[in-house]
Amino acid sequence: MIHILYGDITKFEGDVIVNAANRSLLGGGGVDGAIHYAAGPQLLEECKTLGGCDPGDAKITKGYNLKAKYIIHTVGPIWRGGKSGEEDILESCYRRCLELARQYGLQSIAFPNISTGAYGFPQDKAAKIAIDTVKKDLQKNGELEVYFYCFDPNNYQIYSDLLT
Ligand code: AR6
Repeated sequence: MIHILYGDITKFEGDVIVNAANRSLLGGGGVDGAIHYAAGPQLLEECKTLGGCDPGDAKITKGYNLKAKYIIHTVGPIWRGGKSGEEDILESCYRRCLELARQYGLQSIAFPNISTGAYGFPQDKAAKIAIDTVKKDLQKNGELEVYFYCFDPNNYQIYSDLLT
């Protein structure tokens, strides 16, 4: 099942939230900053042990002060015009996050709109990739509850149009 929600992903009460991080995994602005703030300083201590993360890959930590039990940190592509493999990297982010969630036996996962803020990925293209990749995964590997958390009205509108 795929759901769309409007608002702050740090409030999610399911199993795992996804963080749109950078390669260092040591925090930043946007949703990354909000997640580190809400989870508390122990999150940074665990992230320091992970050795960073490549774009398109993902790593999991505990959720600490969040209601969600875990956080999956993924690194989206920086948009450079679309000819540098950005679409494949973004697809890989969604696939790897779902793969990790399944490995950990998790049943509900919340995604932010990866790469569509500071990293400048066009929102309509990103939404299509996110939805297509998740749908394919659910068909192939079995059902999970997937929540797309939209924080800005434009993304919310795009997801609503694509999913209804
Ligand atoms: N809950 C849900 N979505 C949010 C929240 C929130 N609390 N805050 C922002 N968003 P961005 P990126 C949305 O810039 O483009 C960081 O500094 C936001 O409206 O957070 O992948 C990292 O450290 C947008 O739609 O992530 C990296 O350096 C979406 O989250 C870099 O930004 C993604 O915006 C990653 O850039």
